[in-house]
Amino acid sequence: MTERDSVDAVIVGAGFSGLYQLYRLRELGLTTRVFEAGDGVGGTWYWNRYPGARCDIQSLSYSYSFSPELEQEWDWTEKYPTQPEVLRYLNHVAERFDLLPHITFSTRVVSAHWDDNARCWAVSTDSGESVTAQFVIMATGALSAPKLPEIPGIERFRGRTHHTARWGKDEVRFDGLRVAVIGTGSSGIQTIPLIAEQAADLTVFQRTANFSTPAGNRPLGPAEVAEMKSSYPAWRAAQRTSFSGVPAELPTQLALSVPEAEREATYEAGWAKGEIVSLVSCFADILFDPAANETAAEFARAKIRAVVDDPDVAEMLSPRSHPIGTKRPCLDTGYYETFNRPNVHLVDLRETPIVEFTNAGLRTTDAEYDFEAIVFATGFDAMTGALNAIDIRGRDDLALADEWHAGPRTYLGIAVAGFPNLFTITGPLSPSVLSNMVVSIEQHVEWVAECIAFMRAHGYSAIEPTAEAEAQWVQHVAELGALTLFPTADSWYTGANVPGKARVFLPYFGGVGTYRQTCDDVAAGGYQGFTLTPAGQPAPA
Ligand code: NA7
Repeated sequence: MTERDSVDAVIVGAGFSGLYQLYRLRELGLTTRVFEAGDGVGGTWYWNRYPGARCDIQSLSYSYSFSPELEQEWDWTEKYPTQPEVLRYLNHVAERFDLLPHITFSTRVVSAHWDDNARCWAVSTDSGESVTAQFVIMATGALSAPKLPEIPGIERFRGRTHHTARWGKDEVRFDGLRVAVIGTGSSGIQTIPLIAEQAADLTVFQRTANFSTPAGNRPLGPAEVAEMKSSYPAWRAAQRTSFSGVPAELPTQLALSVPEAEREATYEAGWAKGEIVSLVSCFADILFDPAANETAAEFARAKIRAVVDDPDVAEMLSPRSHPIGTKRPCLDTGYYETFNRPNVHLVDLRETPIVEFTNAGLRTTDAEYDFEAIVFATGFDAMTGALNAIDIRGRDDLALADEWHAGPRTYLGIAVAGFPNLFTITGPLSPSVLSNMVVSIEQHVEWVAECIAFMRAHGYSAIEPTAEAEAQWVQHVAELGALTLFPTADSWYTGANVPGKARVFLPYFGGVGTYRQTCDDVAAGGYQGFTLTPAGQPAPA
């Protein structure tokens, strides 16, 4: 076997997680191969090229902290970076740290099977390549398995179709066209204003109205960039111990404990910040108490009514089916204003669901529509979709997708009982999507690298969580979630957006600082909750 088909580690994915994991494993001296389905690095930022795609975390916070030199040499240009800017950054990282030679592009991992005798994984790709590796690190992303609407007849439609998460590299224009956008999550809300400027006629099909705050995006001046660079060390330290991976003072007041005028003023101040947590972070009880939540929700609805001219359209755009913050809040630039344009129409799919696609467009229970292009902004099979898409088999031929049939089971969101030497970066039941992803990614990557270094230093060949530790973690994450309003919403956080998917609140809600401490304590205690197998000994049954 050559070094090329037998390596120490295989990493699946070359986004923020995969690139940094590669960097850290190379530092340890591990032979490592990365497989990436795209023909370039970037992950999320490679695939989501739709007009208006932009990060919802400010550029100051949404970047790697592991290299002070990188921090100093890279200049962010806007409060919220665009997709092309983040992708340029990741390409720069890949080149600067000489990562590209270790990445095999345009290649999807289709299976990973654990061999208990050889104590390694056999990994296969869609190009027919097979590689064995002691470790497999799934850097597959939390929002990377796109979903189409579950509506019959998509293949019938003769016009152009685009999914926001599979946008082509060539510029796509909609000038003079009749266009449909289906979906009003973050992607739809970002792209609708830009498509509306080009299209002759745009119809937005909305199943659930979402809460969105104006981003207040703007260019960053040189003084701000300089200030950012000088504050990085303190900012990074604060990120790591914060609740969400973005340093912020946590509110202590309860929404209903203050006079109405003070409450409104607090919401106004939050709104003006232009952040996804603008309103939910105003008071301590917004995500816990329905009555408190309703005050923030109504504040947001009043903002919609103030912008949208037609009261009926404003009401359709006003979320009423879920507490604010329990579906991912959105940031926008001119979203609600777009519905004042004469060429933009809104269809409420709760009133008139889509029945089927036709040759010329689609048919709802109420009308038939003709389009030249349909944009699917219909989201993802979040957090578990990309992992379940790979045929992952652990000890005794255990299939991960079967194990997770009733919802994902992990220890710390990073490892799975029965699947030795497999790590899931920002996996289900870790803070992941409730946090600044880059902070959570760096924490997981570093934890994995240190775990592997520990194993090598102490002569262990395999590590795997115990079933008990895993069960306790699953229960802990569920109990934390149950304290909040999150489980009440039909959201991708709960798996409710994918028909047939188990309804489980997928992220850990304890905060990234607390979570980091837990992971550090586990490691410091000699990897409590894990079974470590010395090299040369049989693995425990
Ligand atoms: P989201 O937030 O999951 O939004 C998908 C949207 O598509 C949402 O409005 C869905 O309605 C709608 N949808 C999904 N399936 C259908 C069908 N079958 N019919 C009609 N409408 C449908 O995905 P995004 O890409 O916008 O954002 C994902 C995350 O990426 C975002 O939160 C950020 O973290 C970055 P629903 O709400 O399910 O009723």
